[in-house]
Amino acid sequence: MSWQASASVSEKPATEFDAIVVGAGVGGLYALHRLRGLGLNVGVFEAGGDVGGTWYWNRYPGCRCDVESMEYSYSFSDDLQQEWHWPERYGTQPEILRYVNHVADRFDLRRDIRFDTRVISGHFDAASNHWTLQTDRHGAVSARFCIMATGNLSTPRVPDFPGLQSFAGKWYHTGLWPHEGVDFTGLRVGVIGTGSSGVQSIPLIAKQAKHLHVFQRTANFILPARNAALDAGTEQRQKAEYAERRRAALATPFGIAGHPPPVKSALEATQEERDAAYEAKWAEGGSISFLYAYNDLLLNKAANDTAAEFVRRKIRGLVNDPAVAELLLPRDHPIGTKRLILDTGYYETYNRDNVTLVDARSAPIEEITPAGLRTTEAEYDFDAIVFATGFDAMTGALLDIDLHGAAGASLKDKWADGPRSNLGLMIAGFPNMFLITGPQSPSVKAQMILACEQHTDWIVDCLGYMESHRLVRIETTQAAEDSWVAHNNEVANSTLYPLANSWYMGANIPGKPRIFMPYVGGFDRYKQVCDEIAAKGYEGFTLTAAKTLALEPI
Ligand code: N01
Repeated sequence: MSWQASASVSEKPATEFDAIVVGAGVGGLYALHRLRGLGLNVGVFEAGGDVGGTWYWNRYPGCRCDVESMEYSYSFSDDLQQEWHWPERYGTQPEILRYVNHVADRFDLRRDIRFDTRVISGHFDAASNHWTLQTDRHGAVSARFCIMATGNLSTPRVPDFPGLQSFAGKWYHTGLWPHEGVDFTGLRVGVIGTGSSGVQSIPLIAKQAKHLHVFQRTANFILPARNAALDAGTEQRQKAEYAERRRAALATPFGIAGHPPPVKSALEATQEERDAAYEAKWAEGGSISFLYAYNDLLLNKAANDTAAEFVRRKIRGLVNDPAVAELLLPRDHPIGTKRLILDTGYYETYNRDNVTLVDARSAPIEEITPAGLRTTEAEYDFDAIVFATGFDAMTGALLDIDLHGAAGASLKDKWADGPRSNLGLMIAGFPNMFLITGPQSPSVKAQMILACEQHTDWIVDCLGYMESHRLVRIETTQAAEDSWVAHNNEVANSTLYPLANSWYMGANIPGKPRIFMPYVGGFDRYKQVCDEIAAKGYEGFTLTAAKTLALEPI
């Protein structure tokens, strides 16, 4: 390719590349594979000790994907999807990590990845149209193009409780779990947080611990996963239909096939019809299926209330102690506006004698003490504390890197009032830097692997276009970015999503700007927009040829 510095990796110093990918999770690995296919010399830099991203770091007990295995997998290679066997309906973390490792080996990806290497900063040089990234292990590295595959939930967050360092026991964050595992047998354990990570780990920790206290600040809506072994017949049938299923997934709002879109409003159904519909969804298991009971559950509060009340009734039926059940009833947000959680035996765990639910809303945690922790009402002694307290989602990993664009301005300044991007793919003022599933793209509101593939395919097509038109620089126009951000906000505000204090809104991080970050207009609509923009020669992007020739925004 014309902007390729030389032909092979071995002939050039390991500090100069055609493209650098930051992150070797599912997005970064696919980006490496595709960029190699363009003939580019690619360097991947990964903070972890191996591939896998989310699935490398999150090793807590019970960690499992909430999207079904046959969907949550790469679609780019039919041989890969035919040969891999998923044993269960939902993949466990070890299974998914084994799969990602298999992909890395099968496509010979590791040789271009530098592990245990964190990217600290990045500066764009407008004269040479190159990025230089500073790493903590391999010095400075540079490339014309930079692809940030840094993940949406990759910056674990421990709340700023005073006294943490004084704690005499051991403490863990679910997103940074020790590789050797943790044995809680006979220990007094405190778990803080009841999001997906807490809900998945609590039933298993409870089985080991002498006593488990769970500190819940906000009750969540939790549905049964109904995980089970994947039977051979289903696997065979789905594999035979894989090409069709993947095509169908691209044309759905969540990027997941097999769930026909609902056509009826919950308010058009009678109470009996609704109960029967919700009961069937509850028995089937899964979150999309439940949200697809009616077409207005995420749009109309009255419709949403019918589903929320059904789940509250179920919780009352599962938990023996009415006072504990009452505390577990979610009441502060519409169902589905925070990530719906799938469980296996979560509510039943509160029927155990060795489990106590503590209301950390009425009595907030004030400090960690040498012996345990203290709330505004009581002190608790623990041998171990588990922080299931989530992530600085969607923007944390990018903002941890000190990025400076064409005019030297920093991303931190640019995003001080919240993230702004065009399509979640590029940021105005940051040429030649692409995001994989950045804010304002469907990202976490779609099947993530499919979303990573769609972004990478768009980027690779774009780089191919640039090569064939002898272009060396691409950046989004400010106007296109402003217009996409406005559209993203308008779509979000037409739904119930902004009513919840969710990590989608940045609400879980004190001081983080409140802006709805994922695009919820539907993966299908989003892909169509991306494809149309590409077909129009990258409308809304400024493309620059080598030397001085600049093509105006189209
Ligand atoms: O994090 P969370 P998570 N005092 O932010 C509480 C994905 N994921 O790691 O709600 C007391 O959801 C906080 O309380 P509140 C999935 O997308 C997927 O569980 O802020 N409590 C909340 O209960 C998921 O949504 C899978 O009031 C405090 C909890 O900590 C996302 O990752 C599995 C507190 C954090 O919940 C994040 O999930 C796991 C404080 N000071 C994760 N600060 C699957 O695929 C925070 N909390 C199934």
